Amino acid sequence: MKTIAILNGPNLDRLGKREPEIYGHATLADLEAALRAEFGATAKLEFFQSNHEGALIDRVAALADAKADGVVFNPGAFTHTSVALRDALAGSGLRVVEVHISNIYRREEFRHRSLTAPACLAVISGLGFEGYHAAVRFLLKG
Ligand code: CA2
Repeated sequence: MKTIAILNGPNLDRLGKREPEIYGHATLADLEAALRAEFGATAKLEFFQSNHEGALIDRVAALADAKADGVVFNPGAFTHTSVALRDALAGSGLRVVEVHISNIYRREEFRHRSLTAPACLAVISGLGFEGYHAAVRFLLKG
């Protein structure tokens, strides 16, 4: 059975609790339940969220060592700032799909640039939680 990791970065633990007009009403636990409902029988799903850049970097390294079959990664605001996360992804050999709940290109200018995207296979932005489902589906095909 393939192992797919779902990583979420800073503040995504607050989903459903603030800014529902941008991120919706569902929580991270709702996302996990929905992904397990769709893919739980066909893949081993591993969920991880952290507000700390170093913890996310360590997780990427651990997934690389474990040779995970795919990673769905929403780096949150680190998307726009973190050379360190980009380096971690780029050197990892992992198949990574970057996912954003909102369409980052319809938002503030500073969100238009992703430092992490060049180290990923693909980017999905603006499909809400459906983006995570599409990313897992894609990674399981590869
Ligand atoms: O659209 C996305 O998924 C983002 O990665 C979300 C990040 C943002 O910095 C990126 O530009 C785009 C922010 C996550 C904050 O999530 C919250 C959720 C609920 C309430 C407040 C923040």
